[in-house]
Amino acid sequence: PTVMGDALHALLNPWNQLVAMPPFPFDLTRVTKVTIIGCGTSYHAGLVAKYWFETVARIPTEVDIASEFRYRGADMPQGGLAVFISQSGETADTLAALAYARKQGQHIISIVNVAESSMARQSDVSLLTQAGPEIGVASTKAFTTQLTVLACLVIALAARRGTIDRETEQRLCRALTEVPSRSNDVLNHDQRLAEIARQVAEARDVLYLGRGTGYPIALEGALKLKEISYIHAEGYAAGEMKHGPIALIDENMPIIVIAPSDNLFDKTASNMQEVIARGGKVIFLSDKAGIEKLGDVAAATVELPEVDPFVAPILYTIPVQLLAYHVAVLKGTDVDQPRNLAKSVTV
Ligand code: F1P
Repeated sequence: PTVMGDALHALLNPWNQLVAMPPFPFDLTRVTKVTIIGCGTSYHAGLVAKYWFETVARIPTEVDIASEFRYRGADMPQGGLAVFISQSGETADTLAALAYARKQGQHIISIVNVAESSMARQSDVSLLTQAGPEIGVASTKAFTTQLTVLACLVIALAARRGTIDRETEQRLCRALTEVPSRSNDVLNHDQRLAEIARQVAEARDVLYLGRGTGYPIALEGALKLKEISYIHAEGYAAGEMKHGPIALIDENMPIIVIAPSDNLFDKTASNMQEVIARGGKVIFLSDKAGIEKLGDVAAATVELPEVDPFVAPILYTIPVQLLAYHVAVLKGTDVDQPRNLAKSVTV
């Protein structure tokens, strides 16, 4: 397989312009459909990428959990691209799904952290996240680096397919290259998140809400809290809340709202008002503009930097990870080695 390390730097030159990717053994411009497969956190990265593939590269995209996809027997189209995401590159269900896609004649890209992994070996192209060793069992930096690699892939595809103009390509690349310094700004909120964690640590159940690319971040926030603090948490699409989970809301349930001020903000804001009207205590993750509009009705706010909406999911991941971490520390659980969890699920 073609192996590409340090994807971000391989793809962007210092002038924020996409440079030639190492040669793909197939023509990216002729891809008819993208199918993204992963488990757990890696699946959530795929859900974010679906928005990007569809809105930026304008390619029909499906995302599925490997343990479901591998048994479904789906017909995959000619010229389809199957993208497998896995921190370890050894997850059994994802490997089985990859073998299925291979039989279906798909082009295969894997996004993994380990170059020598089975998944990297079995792919046509392997994009490395370069996250370094993940010490904890629960994926954290694997997730943000998977998103970064996926963002690069989407820009490359969109530019080659002509679905974005040169100016947009440069704007998206610039937004990506600003992620490291904006991430540092987010890390400055660590103390604030540690304070907010006190309220969350008391709860029996926690709800995370988001829209657009904020929805998979809600799912990921809930997963991190479950994995390392053992508090029951659910991530929901904000607009789906009124179809069930709204019945759970009372003053004892913290609701984490992920709402950068993008084109979906007003919709999420109205869902947040519905929650507050029912006594829900909202922890509001937004930027300056969002907090100016709605910060005073929230129980707590965390002001994140104003960034291009394209990269917002990468940055909004950090506070939900930190929140889970601080809650786990308060609860005295083993953050790095949560009970019952294995770093790679190989059976
Ligand atoms: C997938 C995964 C992780 C999770 C835990 C168990 O692993 O579900 O997301 O945090 O470690 O496995 P991988 O396929 O990304 O290695």
